Amino acid sequence: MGARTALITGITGQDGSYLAEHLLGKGYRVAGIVRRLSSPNLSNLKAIQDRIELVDGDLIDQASLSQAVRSIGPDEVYNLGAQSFVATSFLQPALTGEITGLGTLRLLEAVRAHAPSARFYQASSSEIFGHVETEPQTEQTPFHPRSPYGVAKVYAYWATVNYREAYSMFATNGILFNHESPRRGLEFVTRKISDGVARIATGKSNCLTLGNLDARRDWGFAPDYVDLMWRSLQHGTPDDYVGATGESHTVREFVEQAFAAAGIRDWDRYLKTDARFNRPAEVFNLRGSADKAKRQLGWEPKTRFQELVRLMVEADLERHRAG
Ligand code: NAP
Ligand code: G4F
Repeated sequence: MGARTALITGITGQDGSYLAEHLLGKGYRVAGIVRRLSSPNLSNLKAIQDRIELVDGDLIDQASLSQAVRSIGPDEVYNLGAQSFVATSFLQPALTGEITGLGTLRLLEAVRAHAPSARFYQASSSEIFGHVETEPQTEQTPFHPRSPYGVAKVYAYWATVNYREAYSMFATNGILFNHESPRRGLEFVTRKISDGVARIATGKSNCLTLGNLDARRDWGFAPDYVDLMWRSLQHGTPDDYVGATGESHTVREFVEQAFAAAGIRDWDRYLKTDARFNRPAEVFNLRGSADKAKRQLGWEPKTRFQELVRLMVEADLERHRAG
């Protein structure tokens, strides 16, 4: 039997690039769908670019998705592509709905038509829980999304369940809580902090301006989470799984740890807040339980909060010291 083939949307992003590396390490043939941009955006893939195949496509365009699935013939499809920044989803709600919500349906349709026995992974999100009333959140927690992004992810979640039930497709949701890394986009709070602290430590800036410092998140390390994605498609039956560390921390705690990792003690003199970084509706508190993934998939996150902050700050310090 030849190597198994995986097709990834969102391969240029944080998770897509780690997942591609993870699957190459397991002997997969790896292909990714990339959209046409005026300047290529392949920096996360530079170490593996000659070992993967890239095909043109956009989650907004059905024909391109159908053609990509037909030409690659995948055994596993990972739908990681999305407009993934919650703040932008308030400014571009319809675009977010098109890409993050309907884009999932389009890809499911392409798989149903051209690779119906392929296993399908949907990058669902703890943002579907949103305004939570119970803690920790599990696969049974009701959904109450608080942003156009969260609403789009609820649609995509149910589209995935529906294709499983209606067409017996192997379609699985990974309901992942926040996961971060040195490849995280600079607009997300963890990377904004690690980059901002590294700028301050290297004398390139003298302040870090944030929004709501009291928001709590369950932050893990992205490479641990791509392993959950893969494991969920190796299970005997399709299902839905929470991926989380079970620990939550405030944005303020992240800031404090980040300055400590850079050896800066009098950090509060650099920290400012500005209401323009607040959201029209906030998700105040998320903390997940990954007990089901642990029981059924043998998955557990390895990297804890303090180590995550340290490795992100060190990576940004190294980058800023280099130039
Ligand atoms: P990311 O770094 O923002 O990557 C998003 C990817 O989607 C990029 O490769 C981007 O391509 C691609 N994309 C955007 N619009 C597209 C379109 N119209 N057609 C095709 N591809 C498009 O996100 P991430 O953090 O890796 O997250 C991966 C997935 O997991 C996303 O679906 C996200 O919503 C979800 N998720 C993330 C987390 C987290 O904490 N990271 C938690 C739960 C769920 P370009 O390079 O061309 O922009
Ligand atoms: O880092 P964030 O922008 O991530 P958020 O909104 O939790 O979403 C991320 O995780 C989701 C999983 O739960 C993913 F589905 C989604 O794609 C994305 O990866 O914001 C985290 C928290 C928020 O409460 C925000 O209000 O940090 C707060 N925050 C405070 N100051 C800030 C800032 N967020 C950003 N981006 N920038 C700030 O200056």
